Amino acid sequence: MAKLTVYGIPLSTYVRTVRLLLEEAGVDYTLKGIDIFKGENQSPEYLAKNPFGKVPTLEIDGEIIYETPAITDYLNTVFANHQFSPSEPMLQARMRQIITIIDNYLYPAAIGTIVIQRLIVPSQGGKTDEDKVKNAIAPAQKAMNAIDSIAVVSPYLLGSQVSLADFYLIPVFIYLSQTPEYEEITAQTPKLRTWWDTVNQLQSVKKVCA
Ligand SMILES: N[C@@H](CCC(=O)N[C@@H](CS)C(=O)NCC(=O)O)C(=O)O
Repeated sequence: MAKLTVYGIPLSTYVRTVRLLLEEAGVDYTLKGIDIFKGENQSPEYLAKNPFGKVPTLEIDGEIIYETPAITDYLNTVFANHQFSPSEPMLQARMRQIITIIDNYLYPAAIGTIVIQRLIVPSQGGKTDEDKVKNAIAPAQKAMNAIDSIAVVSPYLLGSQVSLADFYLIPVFIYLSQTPEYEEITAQTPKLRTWWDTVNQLQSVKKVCA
C-alpha cells in the first residue's frame, strides 16, 4: 500500500482541494502540518521539498510532487481511475478552463484579496483595506460569471460526477461565502448558487473544510 503524506495547513484552499480528492477517493493519507502563518513553509527542510514554499506538497513512497494540478492529476490517475475528470473531450476542456480561471483570476481576487482582507487581516489584529476589497469585486465577479457560463451543474460542475473542478471551487466558496461581498459577487451566477447548495452537503466537504 502506498504511503501518502500531504504537507500543508488544513485552512489552505489548495490543501483542501487535494484532501477533498483523497477523501472522495477513499485513500488513506497523513496530513503533516506546515503552518504558513508561522513561516514553516520557508524552513530549509520544507524548501528542500518545495522550492517555492507553497502548500500543498505530496510525498508518495519517497517521491515528492508539488503544484496542485500535478498532485491532483497524479492522484486522479493512480488512485481514482480518472473518475474525477470527464471522459468527453469538451467537458474535459471545460474542467481545465474552470481550474485555470480559478487559479489565474478568481483566486487572486476572491481569496488573495477579499478573503485575506475581510477574514485573515482582522483575525490577526489588522484593519481591512476597504479599497483593496472594493477593487477586487469586479474581477471576482467576472471570473465567477465566466465559470457559471460554462458549468453544467447537474448537480456537479461538469455533470453527475464530482470532478477536479469541484474540488478547486468548493474551498473558494467556503471562504468567500463568509464575506459580505459574496452576495454581490454571485448575484449573476444562479447556477453556481444552486451548485453550492448541493456540494456543501457532501461528507468530504464537512470533514475537510470544517
Ligand atoms: N501554485 C500553487 C499555489 C499554492 C498556494 O498558493 N498555496 C498557498 C496557500 S492556499 C501558500 O502556500 N501560501 C503561502 C505563501 O505564499 O507563502 C499550487 O498549485 O499548489
